[in-house]
Amino acid sequence: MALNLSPERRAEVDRFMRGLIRRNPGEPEFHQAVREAAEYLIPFTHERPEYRHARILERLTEPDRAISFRVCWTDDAGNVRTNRGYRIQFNNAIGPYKGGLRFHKSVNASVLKFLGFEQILKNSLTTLPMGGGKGGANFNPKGKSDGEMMRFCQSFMTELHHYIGQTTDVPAGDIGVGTREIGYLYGQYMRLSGTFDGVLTGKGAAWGGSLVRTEATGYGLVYFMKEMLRTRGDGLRGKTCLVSGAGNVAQYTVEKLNGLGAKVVTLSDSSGFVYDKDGIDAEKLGWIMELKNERRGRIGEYAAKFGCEFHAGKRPWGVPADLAFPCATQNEIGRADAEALVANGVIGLAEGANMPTEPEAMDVLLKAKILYAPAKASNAGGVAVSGFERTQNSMFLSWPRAEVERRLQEVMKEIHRKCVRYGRQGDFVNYVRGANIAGFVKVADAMLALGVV
Ligand code: NDP
Ligand code: 2IT
Repeated sequence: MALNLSPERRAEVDRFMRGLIRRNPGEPEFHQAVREAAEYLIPFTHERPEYRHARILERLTEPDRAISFRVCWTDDAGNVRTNRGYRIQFNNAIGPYKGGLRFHKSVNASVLKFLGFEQILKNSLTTLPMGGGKGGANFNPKGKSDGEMMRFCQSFMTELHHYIGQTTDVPAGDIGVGTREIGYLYGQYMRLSGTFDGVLTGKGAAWGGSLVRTEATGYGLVYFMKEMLRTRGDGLRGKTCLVSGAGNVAQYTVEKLNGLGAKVVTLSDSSGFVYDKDGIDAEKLGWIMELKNERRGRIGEYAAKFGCEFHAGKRPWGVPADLAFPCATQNEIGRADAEALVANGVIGLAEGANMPTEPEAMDVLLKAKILYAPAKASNAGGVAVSGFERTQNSMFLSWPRAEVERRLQEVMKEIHRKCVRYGRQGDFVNYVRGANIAGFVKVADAMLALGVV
């Protein structure tokens, strides 16, 4: 673990984690996410005893409610299929529950509780009034037709609509849920509720969506890296970058990096990664977007098309570069990957995916004192623009693109400032400490004010 805790604090963290594990058996992702935060928050509560007396951390790690439901649908061959849907409403002390829906075969209660817990602190960091939640289904979108996707989404929403609402819980996209799926989900929600109240975010611009929501997570991630580099008098121009994933977050990370003069040499999906020494320029990125968003093909096709390397079943972290942006999924950087990044001279890593770095890898990055941003700070641009989408829906108007981009940049700068405020340790900024504590303080103060509920 990253911190040199005193034996008393170490024992306290271990005791807290034993209780959490006993209450939530068999949920390793949830344990991992809570432990990362608890390592910083438990010592911090000794500076603010009122949080300890009110048992804020115990209450914050128990979801307000966890809903699970059956989702039945019929595939194109006429077979009846059954999946499990979820919505974890984790904490609404500072605003309505807010967080994405993930459709992936690996989805279970542990994955969604880790994501929901992270979302509480992330949403708090955005400065906007949003609580934390997450949902999804153990549904594999790969190879499904449009019709199958629509029927699944309609069945999912038929149950979910009982639990969501503009002032209660506002879902959005995540892995496997993009504009197409949000459309099918929103269509069914409107049919059932008879209202156009913007209860989902990530909608298309013609039907209530915000400009820049599609781009927001990737753009925000790059803005955050820019802020970190600025603390060392450095910038993005001329930097060689590794990006993993090839979905929504990865695509717009590449777009913004290109726009600011950096060069991206890798992308990946679950089949492996491509290494393009010449850089993935705007034209090649356009081809990727068509491949991934329209044809829904595999990343290896890129290597065949542009004559570069494809490494099947591998991750890109051994490629020499200046900056790294994991944008695929949780635990995609292990200890050996982090050691390779550091040995190759990487100076910064900002997480686009949620919890992409394993705890042992996090230790390596923190020890090396590189510019390292945890997801709850660096990928908060997506949910921030979701917050702006909700605001625009409530006002029945649409802000121009420049206005949303300006606000997104302001939010990322503000998150960076908060991380520095709480994370500074001598001349080093521990962004993990900064993000966890800054996110926690707002929620904890709200919980104190709201009493024991
Ligand atoms: P997409 O579904 O658009 O893309 C996901 C990408 O990650 C695909 O390239 C996918 O490859 C790869 N991937 C997913 N699971 C795995 C896995 N188990 N192993 C290897 N590769 C995998 O999702 P997003 O881009 O929206 O999300 C990516 C990450 O960013 C997630 O961690 C998400 O929680 C996070 N995030 C997303 C936000 C958003 O606004 N969309 C906001 C903040 C964070 P393949 O197609 O082969 O599965
Ligand atoms: O992890 C995340 O922050 C998201 N998937 C976005 C959530 C949202 O409500 O926009």
